[in-house]
Amino acid sequence: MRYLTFFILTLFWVEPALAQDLSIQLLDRNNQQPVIQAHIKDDTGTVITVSDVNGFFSINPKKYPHIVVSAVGYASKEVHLHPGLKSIYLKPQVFRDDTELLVVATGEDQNNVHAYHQRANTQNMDQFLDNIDGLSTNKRGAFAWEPVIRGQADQRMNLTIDGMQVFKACVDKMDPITSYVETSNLSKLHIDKSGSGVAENGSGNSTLDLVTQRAEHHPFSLQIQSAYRVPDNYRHLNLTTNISDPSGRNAVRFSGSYKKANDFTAGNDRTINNTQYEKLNLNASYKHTFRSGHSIEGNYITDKAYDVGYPALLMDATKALADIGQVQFNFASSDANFQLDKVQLYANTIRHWMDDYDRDVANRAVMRGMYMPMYGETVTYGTRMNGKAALLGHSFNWFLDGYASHAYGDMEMNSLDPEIEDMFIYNLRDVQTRNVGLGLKHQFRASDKILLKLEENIRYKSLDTGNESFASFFEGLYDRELDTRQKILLSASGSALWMLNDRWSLTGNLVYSERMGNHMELFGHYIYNYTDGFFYDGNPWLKTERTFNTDVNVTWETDRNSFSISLFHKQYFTYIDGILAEDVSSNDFKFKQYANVGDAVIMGGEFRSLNNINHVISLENRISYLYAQNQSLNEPLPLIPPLKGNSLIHLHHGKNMLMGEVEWAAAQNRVAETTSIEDQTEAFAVINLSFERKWMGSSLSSILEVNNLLDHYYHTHTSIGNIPEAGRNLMLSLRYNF
Ligand SMILES: [Cu+2]
Repeated sequence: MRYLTFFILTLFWVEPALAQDLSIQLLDRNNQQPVIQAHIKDDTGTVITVSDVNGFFSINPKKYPHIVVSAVGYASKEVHLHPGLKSIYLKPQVFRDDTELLVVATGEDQNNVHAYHQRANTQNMDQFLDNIDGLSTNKRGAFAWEPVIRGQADQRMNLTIDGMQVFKACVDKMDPITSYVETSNLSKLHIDKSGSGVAENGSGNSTLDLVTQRAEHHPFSLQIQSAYRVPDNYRHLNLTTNISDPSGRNAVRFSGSYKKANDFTAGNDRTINNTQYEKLNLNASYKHTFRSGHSIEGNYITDKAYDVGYPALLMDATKALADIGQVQFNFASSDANFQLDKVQLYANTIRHWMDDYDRDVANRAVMRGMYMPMYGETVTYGTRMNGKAALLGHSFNWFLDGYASHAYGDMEMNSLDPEIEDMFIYNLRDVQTRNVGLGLKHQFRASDKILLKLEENIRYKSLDTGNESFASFFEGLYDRELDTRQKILLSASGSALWMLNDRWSLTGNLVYSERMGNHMELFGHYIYNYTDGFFYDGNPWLKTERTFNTDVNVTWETDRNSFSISLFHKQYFTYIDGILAEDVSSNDFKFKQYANVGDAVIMGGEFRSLNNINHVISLENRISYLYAQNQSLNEPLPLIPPLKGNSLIHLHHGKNMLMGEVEWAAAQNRVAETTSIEDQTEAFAVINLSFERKWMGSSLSSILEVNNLLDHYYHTHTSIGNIPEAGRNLMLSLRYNF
């Protein structure tokens, strides 16, 4: 009887709904934007209808209980229609190789070929980035490796956190901003190797954006993670929690992480002195969703590092503090002709203290006989907003951003000889960077299988020093009057995606970019460069550096397998580099000044394959190669990684996962002999193993890792000062989800 009542009630409620067509909206799974012009097909492949400009389509679920949705740039999706269905999310595949969206912190897509890395949880950010094809890291010790995309580091790439500009405070590049986002707080990595996303990245440079995890509307979660490693005595404790109120309108997320390590040991039991570090990172975020569908988010990161050793450099960081805050308004989508999607306001300050009090300054080759404590600071304010607009029947995305940054750096020179007077030098004094840009992005469907994208950006950038005596140094050095340096910079890209069929796709990008030198290249003073042993002075009158990048990608993909090959060629014009300044150099202090030195080229490619052989075995292979040449000097560019790659095998069985990896690099014999003091580097291969097991109904997982199993003694080519990598080490991590 109860069933009969239920059945009648069900009929009563369902029947009226079935009597009319369902109105369903198609949305992009990553950004919740409507998917337009998607084909809605029946089982036989016949097109029933097409989604409208807001992503909506109507359908009679009685007539078509089962549909297939396909749209250019998205994975096809089969859907069973039911009365409550209001929206369908599609997974984007647009320009896959260039704007890769990598899910890291959440376990989503674990067994999908799109999953990029299946072992990020226990890795720190540095190791994680170092293993992505097309990426490498410049190292100065065990801590805070500097990410590099296709051989381009620092000022030649965009490195942002949630799109925010955060400037390093250390003139020796000890503090790449990647160290401020712990992997537990990372939701996505947005990598644009070709730089084709110029509307948003503003410059056409290769881009790495760290997208942080925000507060989410789910009731309660708590994760505790800890790790311990020998022989460097590394310990890590992380706590992450997310709470929201019953209405789901207010959500709070908090994450805290503490790490400490002693000196590490390279292969053959050689302890590498001065590689210790200690670091605390706190991240809090809050989200409120209004009834109207608008929402507001606040996010704050504070990061403190102490006693960080840099064996490759002349000094160590005693303290490094970062405070990074943002507020973001998200507007509910509307069908207005001019639409605002997002407004972000941000501010950050980075402070950095370093000194050489623990070094033997009396016996070193450079800056002998003196201590040189240094301090650096940057303060940046900015805003970013974006939305959509329609003009004369053409709709496009727009991006507006602006920031102002203030940089300061000083250095004392305290001689051991009491007869010699102490000196105080400003490396950067009251140096202001201002930047405002507008970018537009247009997408067109050329045919059923071809999608075209055009992006352009115009920006105004200015640099100056607010200090007269600092300005007069440059006026004297170059014998000319200094005013505010300002430029209008243009960049543009054109991209085409050709989906040949369900499996093959071809992408091509052309990117033009213009770059004004940064605050160090224009206004740096007395800054030591460890790769060539020279002190550098800035040049406020540098010309714009321009590049032209061509990039193609072929991808073959099925549910279980994917292969992808990318090739690129990037030509630099009026390349900015240091040239010898003979008139101010002496035997002890050799100086260079920044100048436009001519042309340079970087070309190369990446290969990636992911294969899920069956439910037990999956394989990953990645290979990257770069050829980089300073064409004016006819010699290789410095710090370019050799042919390198890694191969992984994963074995899954029930609650167990075993992973084996070979990480390798060929020798690098192409070295820059006149512009640097780097040397050739030998090939290496190391083996890493990890075993993960889930316990207590998957609440607890344990991961046991052995890295560099054969205890090789080696260094990578991009390790400054040839500091070796860690020898055999063993780490146990435990993670518990409440
Ligand atoms: Cu430093």
